[in-house]
Amino acid sequence: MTSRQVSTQPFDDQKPGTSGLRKKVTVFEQPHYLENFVQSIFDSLQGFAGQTLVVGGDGRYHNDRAIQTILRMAAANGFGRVLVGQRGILSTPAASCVIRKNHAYGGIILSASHNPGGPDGDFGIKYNIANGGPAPEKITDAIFANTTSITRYLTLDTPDVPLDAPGTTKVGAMAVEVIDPVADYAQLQQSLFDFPAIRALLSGGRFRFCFDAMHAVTGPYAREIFERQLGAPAGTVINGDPLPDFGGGHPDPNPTYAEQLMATMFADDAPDFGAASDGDGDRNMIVGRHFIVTPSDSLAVLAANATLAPGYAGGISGVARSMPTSAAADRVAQALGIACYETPTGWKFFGNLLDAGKVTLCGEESAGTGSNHVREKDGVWAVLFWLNILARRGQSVEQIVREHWARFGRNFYSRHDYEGVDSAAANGLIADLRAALPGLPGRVLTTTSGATMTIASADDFAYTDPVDQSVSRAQGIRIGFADGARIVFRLSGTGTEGATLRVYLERFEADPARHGVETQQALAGLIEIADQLAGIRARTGRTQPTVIT
Ligand code: G16
Repeated sequence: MTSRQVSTQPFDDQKPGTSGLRKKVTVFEQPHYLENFVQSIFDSLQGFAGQTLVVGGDGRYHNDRAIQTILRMAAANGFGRVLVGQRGILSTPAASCVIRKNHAYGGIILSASHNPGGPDGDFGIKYNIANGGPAPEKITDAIFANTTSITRYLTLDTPDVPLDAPGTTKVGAMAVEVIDPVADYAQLQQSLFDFPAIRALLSGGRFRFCFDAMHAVTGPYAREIFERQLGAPAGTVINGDPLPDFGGGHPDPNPTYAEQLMATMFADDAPDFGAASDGDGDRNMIVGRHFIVTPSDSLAVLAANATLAPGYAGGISGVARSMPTSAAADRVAQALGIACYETPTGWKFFGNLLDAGKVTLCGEESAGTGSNHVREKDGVWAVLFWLNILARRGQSVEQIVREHWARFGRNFYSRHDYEGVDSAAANGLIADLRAALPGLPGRVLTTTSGATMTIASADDFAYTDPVDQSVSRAQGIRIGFADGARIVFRLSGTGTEGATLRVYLERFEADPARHGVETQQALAGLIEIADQLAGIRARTGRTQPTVIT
């Protein structure tokens, strides 16, 4: 069957953000919109004729239609085989696992991650390379360049491919293999963690665990691994049926949006351990009984306890964290005598470090943790890692974290998000801060309580990749204070409406006697100073952040 060439014209809004192209479903439903982006991906690649592509998504609204379009286009462009998850489902880390295990040329993942779904919600698409990780900037830049000059795309006139059951179908000359979305992924996790110890913990009847899949993609993964393979009682997984609109919820595992889990974990009869994952299964939230673990602390605790898990028993080579993530992991790396890397926000920046063996664990303040087992962050993996540590240490989540702080000190940390802010106001705020940077060091600021803080450093973060020397600039405004505290300002690259201003606040406290202070109280002075420096209230018209994590 010969491919059909369809004439098209460029759209002017197809620049990938922090993680691929994310837009409203209604934007993706425009004629040729998805096709243009997919053809632009293929046109940025070489040598894929006859090769294998992996395709899957988080099951959100429009996933099914988009997959059929991509299958036809992959066949028309000359791929030899596509592996697609049953019913079009693959969590983002499972897609990474399948790409690696099958030595695929690459993969296309359909997700807008933690953003809401449904006909009025968000949709997204990103391309992952052969190492299983998100395409680096040189590829996303090439894709974007193609979107600005595209004149045609290639497709086939073929019926929809049945995706409901495993099996193989031909689309033109290309084979489409429908695979079990969970099997390879679950097998990989078994090779990393002490399943017998976790099984004893979960099935022993004393330890209680609640996993909130938020009606998103991890439901089938969590039920298979936690309930069937590890013996947790039925019902341990809540909201476990994936729904195209996530049940109307916002599948972002943080204290604001994971309401049901928070209510459970802060009730009088709360379970011992709670966790949640997001729309596409790469983020995680870790909660003890009446105790939230920040993502930055979670990375540090995993690094400090890594050798308790069989997959990491030989030790870890290094740790990487995104720049806005707290320095808690740096303290562990220093104590272990291993390297710690600071990268821009975006999992794609960890790929080279992982491939080169420079780091084993990576993490981000945005609820992402992962390792060299795949090239994406991995929600269920992080939960299994915590279960492994809990099983081996026999302590509560709170005890483990408090002991960690006592040993390494505590990095008080919080992120304040102002969502859906007027784009011009947000861009103006960042531009003015950037312009003011040279004059900031040495400036003394005073809080209403009379405390003073002196700015020691101020810059716009730039990163040189230590493996391929590529340079990424303008990655966030960093203001460092004389006492080691820090404020970072940046705009989100994943939102679809207006702008989201993120303000990251961090202060180190060595004295265990002061580790019990409530986080927002411990950061109150910095919060005031952030507003003094950036005029957040005046410029955005907001008196409160939308979300505090
Ligand atoms: C993506 C990226 C992460 C990033 C997060 C937030 O995660 O993969 O690296 O930290 O977005 O980015 P931003 O601050 O620009 O909104 P996900 O889970 O949305 O794919």
